Amino acid sequence: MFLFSSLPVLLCVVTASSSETKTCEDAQKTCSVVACGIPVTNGTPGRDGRDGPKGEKGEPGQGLRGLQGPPGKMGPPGKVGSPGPLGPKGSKGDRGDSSVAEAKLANLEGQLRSLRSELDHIKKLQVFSLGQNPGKKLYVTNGKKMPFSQVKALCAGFQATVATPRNAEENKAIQDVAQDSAFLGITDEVTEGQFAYVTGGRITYSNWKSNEPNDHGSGEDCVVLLSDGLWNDISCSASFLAVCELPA
Ligand code: FUC
Ligand code: CA
Ligand code: CA
Repeated sequence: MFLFSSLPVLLCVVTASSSETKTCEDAQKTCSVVACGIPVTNGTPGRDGRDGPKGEKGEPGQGLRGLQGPPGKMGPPGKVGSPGPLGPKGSKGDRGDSSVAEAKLANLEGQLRSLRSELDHIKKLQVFSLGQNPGKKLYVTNGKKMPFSQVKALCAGFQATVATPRNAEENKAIQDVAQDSAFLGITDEVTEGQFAYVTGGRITYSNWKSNEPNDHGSGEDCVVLLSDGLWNDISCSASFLAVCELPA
């Protein structure tokens, strides 16, 4: 009510596009609600309005460009990339740690020393129980009689050879073990009349009984140690005690 009665000029406020001043007659053609009054002359201009919003950035100037400035600060790190392709196969590595093998070796060496010591002890006991001399060849018998070929095989079965005296001392040691006629590791099978060790070589010691060797009957190529310690040549197929010898 106040606006319509006091405003000298009508402002059409019904449509957004009609912000300009119109005459009352013009306004009546376009506005839905109007109030008309007597036209008057314009007043003095009002004060300047406030500053408008900042304008858009202008085009680069045409003057000389300044020198390039220093590089800016380093930007933030980028995102982690996807994994790369599989690389080529590497060369063969060094040998593994040998400490485990060395420990096992040390353990085995210890056991070997222990076993050697135990075996040495057993050998000494054996020599003692057989009444034989330490450091000398060991003579053993099973107390059985058999042909010479079987005696050789029996002794070979435990890395031994047929008892073979190389001197009077050894002859006596075999005599003591045998207690009866025993084959010796000596024959003249290769050359009649030439007695040799079955392990090779002409004999260097003998203890023949008188009138022996005589190659009696159809021939005698083996040798027996008689219970008195003397030797007689005899048939190899006859059976006598088996006595073997083991190295000193
Ligand atoms: C002597 C020995 C023979 C055989 C015979 C019975 O003639 O020389 O080897 O023992 O006796
Ligand atoms: Ca003979
Ligand atoms: Ca004889």
